Amino acid sequence: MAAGTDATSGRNGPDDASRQVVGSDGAGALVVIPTFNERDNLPLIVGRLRTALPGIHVLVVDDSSPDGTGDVADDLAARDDKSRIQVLHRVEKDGLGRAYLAGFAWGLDRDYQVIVEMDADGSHAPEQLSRLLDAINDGADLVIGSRYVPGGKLVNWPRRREFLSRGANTYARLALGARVHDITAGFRAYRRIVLEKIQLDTVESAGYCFQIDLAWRSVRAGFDVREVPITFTEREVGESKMSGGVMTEAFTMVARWGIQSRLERWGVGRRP
Ligand SMILES: Nc1nc2c(ncn2[C@@H]2O[C@H](COP(=O)(O)OP(=O)(O)O)[C@@H](O)[C@H]2O)c(=O)[nH]1
Ligand SMILES: [Mg+2]
Repeated sequence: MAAGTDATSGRNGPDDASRQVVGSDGAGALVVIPTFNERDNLPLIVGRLRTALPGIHVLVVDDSSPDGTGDVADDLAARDDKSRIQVLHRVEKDGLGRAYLAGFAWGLDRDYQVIVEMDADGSHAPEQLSRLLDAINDGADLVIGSRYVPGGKLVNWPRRREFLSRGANTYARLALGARVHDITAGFRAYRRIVLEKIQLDTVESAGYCFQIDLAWRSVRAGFDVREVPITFTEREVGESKMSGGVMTEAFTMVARWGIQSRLERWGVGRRP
């Protein structure tokens, strides 16, 4: 059963009766934006977000970017009269996964009902975030902005990246048996109940593997995981921080999870 459709879904207070978790202006949701050397991109993405969803809150998680992104973020926060922009400064570059975990913990400590993952480099269009939030309001627990469902698009992505990404997704789908077409995608909306239940304290994976890990945990926990089509546009400014190591990690971890889950289904072994 979809866990997001009952009263345990993290909805509190007088709105319990309605399905609406996030307001049409984004109120009630927190967008976590991890940054490392994104000083030129950050103001653009935050500005677009503000215009698209004026009620949404933003948490920038910066790993002491040498290019001064942290200062740019502080400046954006200071100039927002309604405290809708906050910044978490971390002392060193510690990977995307750990930046997100820190951001999730920050959001869960507060009253946000939905927490969103979004890149700073413009690959994820703030104008399409309402598609994800609409699906949450429709009852989904985790919504993945997907490049590989009908209507999903890739713009200016190098052939090599597309090949790797499609390959990783096919591999993960076969190995895990999960019916998710874009399990490595990083444009997502989680109901808080999902992040509370999937034991984030045991997550060690990084990079793409982090995204697969969280989606797979959500599927296994019985949550309603949906995909909505998005257009993914390659960054125009700055450089990608993804390295070959994350692919190797993803390959081994996914194989391990796939074997584990099959053994469990056959009644051998135990759940991790
Ligand atoms: N805080 C933090 N953010 C990171 C780190 N690595 C990448 N990012 C951010 O994560 C997002 C996606 O990274 P990117 O390099 O564009 O990956 P790609 O889109 O797969 O090439 C961007 O907003 C980056 O600035 C990191 O170690 N720490
Ligand atoms: Mg990128």
